[in-house]
Amino acid sequence: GTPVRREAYQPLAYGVETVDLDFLLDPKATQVSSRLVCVRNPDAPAGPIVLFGEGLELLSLHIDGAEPAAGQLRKTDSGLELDVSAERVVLDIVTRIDPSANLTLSGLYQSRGGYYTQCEAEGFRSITYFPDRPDIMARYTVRLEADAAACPVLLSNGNLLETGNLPNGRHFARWEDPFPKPSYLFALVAADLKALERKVDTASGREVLLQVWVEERDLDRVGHAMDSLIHSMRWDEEVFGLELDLDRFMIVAVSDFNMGAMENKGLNIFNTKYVLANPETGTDLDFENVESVVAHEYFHNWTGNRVTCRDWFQLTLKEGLTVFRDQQFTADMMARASDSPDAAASARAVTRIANVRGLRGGQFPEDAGPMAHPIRPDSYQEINNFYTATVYQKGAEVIRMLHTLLGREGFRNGMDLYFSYHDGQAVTCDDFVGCMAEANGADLDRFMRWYSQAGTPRLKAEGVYDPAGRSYSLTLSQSTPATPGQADKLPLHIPVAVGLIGADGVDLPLQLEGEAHAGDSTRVLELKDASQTWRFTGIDAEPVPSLLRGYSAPVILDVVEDDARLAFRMAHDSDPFNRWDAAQRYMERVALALAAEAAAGRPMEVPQAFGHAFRALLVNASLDPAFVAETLALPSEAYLLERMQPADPAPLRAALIHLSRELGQALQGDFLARYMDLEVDGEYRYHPADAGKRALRNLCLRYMMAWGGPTAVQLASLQFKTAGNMTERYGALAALVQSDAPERLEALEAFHERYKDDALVLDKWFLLQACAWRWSADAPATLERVRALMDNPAFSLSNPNKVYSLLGGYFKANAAEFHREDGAGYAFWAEQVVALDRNNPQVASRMARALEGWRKFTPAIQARIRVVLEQVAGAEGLSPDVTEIIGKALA
Ligand code: HT7
Ligand code: ZN
Repeated sequence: GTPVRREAYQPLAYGVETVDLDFLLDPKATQVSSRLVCVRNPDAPAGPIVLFGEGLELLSLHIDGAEPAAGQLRKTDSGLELDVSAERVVLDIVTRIDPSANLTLSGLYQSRGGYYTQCEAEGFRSITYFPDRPDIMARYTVRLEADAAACPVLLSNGNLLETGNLPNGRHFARWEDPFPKPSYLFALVAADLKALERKVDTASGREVLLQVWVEERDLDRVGHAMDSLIHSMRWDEEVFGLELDLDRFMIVAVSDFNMGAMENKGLNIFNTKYVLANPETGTDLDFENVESVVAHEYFHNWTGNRVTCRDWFQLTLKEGLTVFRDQQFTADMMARASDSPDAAASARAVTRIANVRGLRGGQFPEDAGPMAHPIRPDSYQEINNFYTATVYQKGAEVIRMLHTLLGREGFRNGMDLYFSYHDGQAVTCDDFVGCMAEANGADLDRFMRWYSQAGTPRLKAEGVYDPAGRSYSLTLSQSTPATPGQADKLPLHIPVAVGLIGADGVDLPLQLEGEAHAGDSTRVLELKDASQTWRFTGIDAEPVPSLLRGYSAPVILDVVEDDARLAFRMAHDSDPFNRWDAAQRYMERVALALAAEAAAGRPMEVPQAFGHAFRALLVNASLDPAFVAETLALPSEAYLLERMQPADPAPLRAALIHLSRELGQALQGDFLARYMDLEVDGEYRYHPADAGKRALRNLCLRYMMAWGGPTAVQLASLQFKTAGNMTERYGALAALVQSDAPERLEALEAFHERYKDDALVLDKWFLLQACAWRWSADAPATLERVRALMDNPAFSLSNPNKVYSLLGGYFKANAAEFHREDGAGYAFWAEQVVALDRNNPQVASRMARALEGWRKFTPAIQARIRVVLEQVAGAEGLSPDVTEIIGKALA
């Protein structure tokens, strides 16, 4: 279709003051009656009332109680237009829809016998005719009526007004949301659910009711989500002075859901994956994810709901900011559980490392490919394709840079001003940054370029030591590569946190030329031009620079460091993030060098010095185990492929297998010793200290299994059989599956037998097998396994979690197997994308994106991929979602 352009924004001539909805819920024929009070917007050019509608059967429409006059009502490509002259008009619209046939999981759909809605971004228009845009904010009342036996629970946004029984086994409920909201935040749920409830007081002393609604059999898995909600409420009160504004806040878990969760006002709807967790079924990572997604959706109540987006180009206004807020929350929660300041700093770094791993593995490839877009895009064909790592993760990095530049207090002042100006409004990213600038008297004009420029900037650093002048000059230069539609890039405003490490491994106090005193040992330099130089004085010997501490900007740092220097920073950098980064850079260098050898058919050899640096961290018992686990884990293949030119998955996989085997063998005694002394005693608790030990222990097991000696297999099998929680059981299974030990099949079988009725646990089982590497040439290929698993009764193409685990795991997290030389992986991809697209374009489009970065591969691989891209492009009846992805990939 025609792209929508940001510049084309126009307010609508008519807004909506109130909406009264009445749902007569029925699987095949749900009747939706809607009364809209439409009001002329004095700030907009004259025009008709614009109503969007998709797939609706219109039963009746009345304007101020009357049938439309001849020519007053027009059908358009996207819905209806009504010509009216009054300032205020009441519309009564009745439509019919078929929830049971809706497999898109957008709009009103059914899951396991219940009714659920998903309206962001444009799902409301497939429920009823409405000016379905985020700048139309209205007050809603909702009446729902359904079969009382099938759907005993009837929920919608806001406060419950009334419930009652009706003839024929039906019942109803009426809800009212006192806050004006855009239609994308509307929600209803009608299902057979039970709630865990808590009553808590807000900071100002109001009692509020919290509920987490799940199927009855899952009630033993909701405690953690409830705790997470209460922690989130407290944190937003303490850190931002923001309180829950409703008397009731509900979370509902649903098994069929396209994304993670949805922040509907007062009625958050979640993918079960991000609600349910107990020690038997959820890993430490699941617990962490539940906590951060619950927090994310809760934080949207202010950043997204009370102040919302004027149009969908502004999506990062709510998403980047809310991701930043949930990242800060997680870091605070991790630090709070630590028993010393050093431990707290390390815990924060572990959170930051996870954020940056996600950015480098997910957003960098996006920014380097055909879908590259600024965090505030300029155009889109299908908005659902723009819920991206760029809008979310890079968007959060942009907010973090504001926090770094303005300081904690300055940032908070900016937030306070933002709410004081814009509460109840639909606004733009310029409005947000404008508040930050105004509250701090800061000039953020150049900073705004982060909102309009795509691509990952390269930051080059060169240091020159002057022994005579006892000074160190640091020159920072920036450039951003061209991206589709943006050939020329301008310099950005980049905060660069810098430290200088002395020869003894201790940070030097920093004094810039012209300053009277030395200050802190980490300074934030503000790079605004293409190139700038800073001179540090009073430096007695050549220092080692530690740049971009804490990852102060989302850039690729280009600095010449030899192996010895990386090893030095791995051992001494006082900034734990940069210590991790030094280890990852070293590992990347080694892995890519091995891959080059493998590609050339030469023998691979792991440099001894790397083994020493690696071992020094492994055996250092004074470091936080969670930190060590992050530091010694291999960089993701997705990230390494991005760094490899040209990308070639087969030799890279050979290199990673070789590297992990060599380390596993050379350090087997050390891995075993750490494995033994990291055992966690006592009952499982989700606590960063315990989780860190489990993480490092599982990592040791994986390296040991990579080498594959009998002790390793025995240990893994024993851990698998005797594990008292899912983190240990899954860790052992993962170690077994990532090996060629015959015991892996037995373990997979046992795991399946134990959890065959547990959908979320089976997702892990599917994922592990989809991601399995081939450790020996005669091992069966993953593709055949994946195809066979599609016949497992628990697998379903219409359940997104299943698709993301089995197909997503194979297409996106198993490069060497997916990109097999015979092209069978690609043929399978084309077949599945087309099949998925018939029912659920959002999920199909996500799978389609697995090949968008095809131009980074070798010419031979590109030639094979082009064939299937063209094949999908030519498929009949392709959705706009997949059409946009494939079209951009081939452009
Ligand atoms: N704001 C929510 C986005 C979302 C979504 C978007 C398109 C299609 C389905 C969706 N489900 C949820 C999620 C969030 O960022 O909090
Ligand atoms: Zn969000």
